[in-house]
Amino acid sequence: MVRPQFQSVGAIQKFTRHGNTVDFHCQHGLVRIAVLTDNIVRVRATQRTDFGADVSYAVAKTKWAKVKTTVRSGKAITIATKKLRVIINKTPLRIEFARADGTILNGDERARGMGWEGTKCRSYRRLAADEMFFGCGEKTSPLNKRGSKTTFWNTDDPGHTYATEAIYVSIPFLISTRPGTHYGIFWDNTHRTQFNLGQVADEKHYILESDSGEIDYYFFAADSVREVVRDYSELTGRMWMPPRWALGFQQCRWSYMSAAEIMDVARNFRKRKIPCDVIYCDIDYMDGYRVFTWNPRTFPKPRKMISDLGKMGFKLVTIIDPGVKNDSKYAVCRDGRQKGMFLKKPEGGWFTGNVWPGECVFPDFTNPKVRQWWGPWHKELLDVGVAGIWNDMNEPAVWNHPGDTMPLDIPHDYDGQPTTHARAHNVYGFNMARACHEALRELRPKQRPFVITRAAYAGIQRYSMVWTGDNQSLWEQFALSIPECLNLSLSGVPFCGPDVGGFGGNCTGELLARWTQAGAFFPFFRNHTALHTRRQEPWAFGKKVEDVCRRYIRLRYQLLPYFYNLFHEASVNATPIMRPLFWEFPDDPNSYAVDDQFLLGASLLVAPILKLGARQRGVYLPAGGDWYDYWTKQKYDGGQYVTALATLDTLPLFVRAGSIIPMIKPMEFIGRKSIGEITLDIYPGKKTTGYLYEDDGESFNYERGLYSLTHFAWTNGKLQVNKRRTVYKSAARRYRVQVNND
Ligand code: MIG
Repeated sequence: MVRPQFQSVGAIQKFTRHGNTVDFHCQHGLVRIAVLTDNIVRVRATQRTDFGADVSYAVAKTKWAKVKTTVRSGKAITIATKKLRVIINKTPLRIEFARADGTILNGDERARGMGWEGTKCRSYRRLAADEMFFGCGEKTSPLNKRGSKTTFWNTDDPGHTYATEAIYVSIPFLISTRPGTHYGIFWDNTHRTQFNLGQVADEKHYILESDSGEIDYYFFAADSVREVVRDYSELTGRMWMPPRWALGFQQCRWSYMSAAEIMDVARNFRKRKIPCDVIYCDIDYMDGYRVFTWNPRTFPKPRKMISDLGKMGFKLVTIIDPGVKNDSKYAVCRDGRQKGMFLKKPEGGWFTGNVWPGECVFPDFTNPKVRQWWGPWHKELLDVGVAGIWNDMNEPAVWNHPGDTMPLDIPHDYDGQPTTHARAHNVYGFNMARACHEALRELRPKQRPFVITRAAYAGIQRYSMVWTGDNQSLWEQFALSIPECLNLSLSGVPFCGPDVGGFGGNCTGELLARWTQAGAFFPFFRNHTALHTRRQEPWAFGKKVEDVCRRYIRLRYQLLPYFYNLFHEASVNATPIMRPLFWEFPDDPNSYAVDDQFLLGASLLVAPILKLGARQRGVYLPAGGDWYDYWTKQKYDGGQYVTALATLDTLPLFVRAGSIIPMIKPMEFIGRKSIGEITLDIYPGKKTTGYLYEDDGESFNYERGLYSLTHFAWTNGKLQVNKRRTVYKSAARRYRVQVNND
């Protein structure tokens, strides 16, 4: 077999302009550059004579206001906006992106640029010596992706490590930053994709490539990482506010085997006074793993169970898998087969694969008709009171086929652009979660949907939060969950979190204590573990560990107003809820290397204990702020490592000087109980401010402006309260001021 050679796009033969779009007819293909805003440019390239239909699941915004653009042709062609210059070399075509002042941000590698190798499309890009890479969605590798190779191919790999390339979620979005220079690239291709970020001998270039399809990428020129993330999320959309209860502690296990067991777990939480809002039904609640059914023996009266749980302040979330048991006596299967909703083999006949129910058929979620058919089945669950839906196995995981997924030649609709699984794989789970979200909105228009998904593609934040799938009860996996969620947070998905305590293997008391301490500060806070593993509820390891868990779960509930502020910020402009240090302190070069600490919002610095037996750790306090130890209230200068002492019940936690943290008394569940008193925990600094965002916590009325926003300032020993917006009546009856002077 002759290995295909890389064929660069070649020299420009002619170019034509239509408004803000310029087409370049080249020797070996067609290139289109479109200006979307002053700093967002889209580049497409095809080997064919014309582009395919312009369909993208990721892109939410397709209409852009007109921007003033000039196109000049001299030795090179320059497309310029107020902020950005795209300089296109003619022979051969090479693209370079620069700021208006001429500073080069990034560009094609001179030798090869972009082009094709057989069906593969590829971009060789220049790599600066001090360039760092972040983003890339859910990745289990270290925080900075420089020097790594990563694969975007949704994969169920419960054995993943720091070296794993492909995992559940594919978000081919790259953030580049180095002092003074920042840009982002969203490579919108749903085929198997690889980013090779400097893992080459000379490290002068990096490579983005996909197995097939067109080159289609967006370049975000920016003045900061914040701007890159903001612009990326303008393109791919932002998350909705979740129901407020979704911010509470959640308890899961594969599986609570009966209604009696679920009730027992619920009663334990209340008896032990450990706050909790959500309990999960994993796959065993179903009748022979048939989705949208209940096991009549073990869950005979789901409506009663859910109503009893509701009286105790619990919500129930149930799992739904994509595999539909291939059983002609089962309504979902029969109806779907009759209506042609399942994937077929290329030669005809249903495609079948084995998952939990045995032989299954699989809905084609890339078909809008199938999404509309799938949605109403959720009524079976919602009618008995299920509060949210957990979408699992949607990579899709299929056991008895090579690669543990569907054969790549299975035909898919792809929203009217018929294709094969090779192109549809990475958006299968995305579209399942989308069908679920849309169904929940339709069936319960007044309530915010709560959808969890394991697999996803860029833009998933519009439909679902992401949990990081099967990890293990190991300290290394606990540590890895920090960079994993930080990069997911930087990739448009602020609502994320791991299985606290670890999924596979047996947790230990100390690991659970430490993981629960840290988990309390992740956006999504759920304890979950696998079948046959040791019990992992907060009380499973005796009183000492239970006390630690209770203390931190309570602290989570005390911080709810602060968390809710952050969810609001995330819904407005995709600002991460958990943030890498460099988000807040971009001028501190050390902050880029810290991946065993994170910030919750702008004010809290969390430094988990990630080692068995450790009773202290070094904590890096970023330069550019002063810091208070949350426990001792001792004040420290930023820009140094300090040693934090950490007995088993202490999580090293620091507060940035100048913060006002709104807090409440701990409660057993979030519910709709009025809040009453808000404590303003004040950490004086040069300028000391905070705020409080409030809405009804369950409907979309906030979209119509029904929210309240109160700003606080602490000046000269006095609290100033500025009610910026009062359309929603604030639940705060009074403020209690707590000033922490060092
Ligand atoms: O093949 O539903 O990631 O959270 O407990 C395993 C059983 C299927 C994988 C999920 C996990 C869940 C489990 N599921």
